[in-house]
Amino acid sequence: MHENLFKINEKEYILPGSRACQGCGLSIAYRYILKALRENTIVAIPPSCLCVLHGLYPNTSVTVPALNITFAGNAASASGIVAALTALNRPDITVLALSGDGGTYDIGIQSLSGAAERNTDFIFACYDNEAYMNTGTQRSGATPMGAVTTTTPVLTKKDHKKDFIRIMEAHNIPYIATVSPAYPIDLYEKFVKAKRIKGTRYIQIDTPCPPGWGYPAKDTVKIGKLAVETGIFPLLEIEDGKLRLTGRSNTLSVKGKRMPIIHYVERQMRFRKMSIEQLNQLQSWVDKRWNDFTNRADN
Ligand SMILES: Cc1ncc(C[n+]2csc(CCOP(=O)(O)OP(=O)(O)O)c2C)c(N)n1
Ligand code: SF4
Ligand SMILES: [Mg+2]
Repeated sequence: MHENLFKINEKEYILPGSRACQGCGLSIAYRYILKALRENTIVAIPPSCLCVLHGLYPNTSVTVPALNITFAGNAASASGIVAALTALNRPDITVLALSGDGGTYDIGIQSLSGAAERNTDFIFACYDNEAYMNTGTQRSGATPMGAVTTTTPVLTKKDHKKDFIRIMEAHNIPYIATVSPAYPIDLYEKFVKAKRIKGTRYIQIDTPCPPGWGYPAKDTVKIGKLAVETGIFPLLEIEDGKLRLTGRSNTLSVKGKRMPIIHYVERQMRFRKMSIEQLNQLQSWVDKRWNDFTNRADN
């Protein structure tokens, strides 16, 4: 079934006035995630911008129950919530562990790997703003090569982003997907689908961040679209090992033409110190990954 904007759940689960920055890609994504998962959802949150978005006790802008978890332990604590719900015979409640890239690629990887190995019945979603934003933009394992952060201030980040999709694939979990707030219907459909699947579901969300990436707040959707148009962030899903490109990425793989990565890079101040050599290396990295995915795709 394909949803369209008029079929998306009209109810809002995030009230006006959250503490996220203007133009925050995470807040757009989170709005659609909760619309897809609906009220019977418990969210586990590690220290991050999501924590800030939720607000300080006793005030919150979010209407579903949420627990603040330690940084390394989000997947472990969420596993505990799943176990408690099983004991209470409440299969109707979805557990969503939602971590930043720092809380997934780096600090949260061991508890996530353990939960995925056990095929814990939850959705683990990583909103990837490609740095430790809440503490002022330190580099993470998800920061792209060539970006300036407060811990790579002069020479930029030297290594490519970790390929977390492949790390999660190695766990043989039933469902993996990538989504972007710039494509809300694709995002909504994948979370609706994930809600129905049993076992560990991993969803990676590209969440552009105006202050951390250095672009005007009004351009979040534009930057998200450029990530897909250039192929640096392909939209895909992997179900029981079968990879499928979705939405705009599928169209691009069949008949479109990917834009060169320069169109994405030149709009973001974080790449202001990137050398031509690094730009070429990033383009090759994007091309190789894109070819790997399109060659494998079973659409
Ligand atoms: C063990 C531990 N180390 C460091 C911190 C400080 N800290 C809080 S939020 C944060 C950044 C989180 O980065 P990420 O997971 O990418 O989420 P984002 O802030 O980008 O949303 C850090 C380093 C902490 N709370 N606990
Ligand atoms: S720093 Fe970035 S991710 Fe964090 S609230 Fe602001 S826009 Fe969102
Ligand atoms: Mg982050």
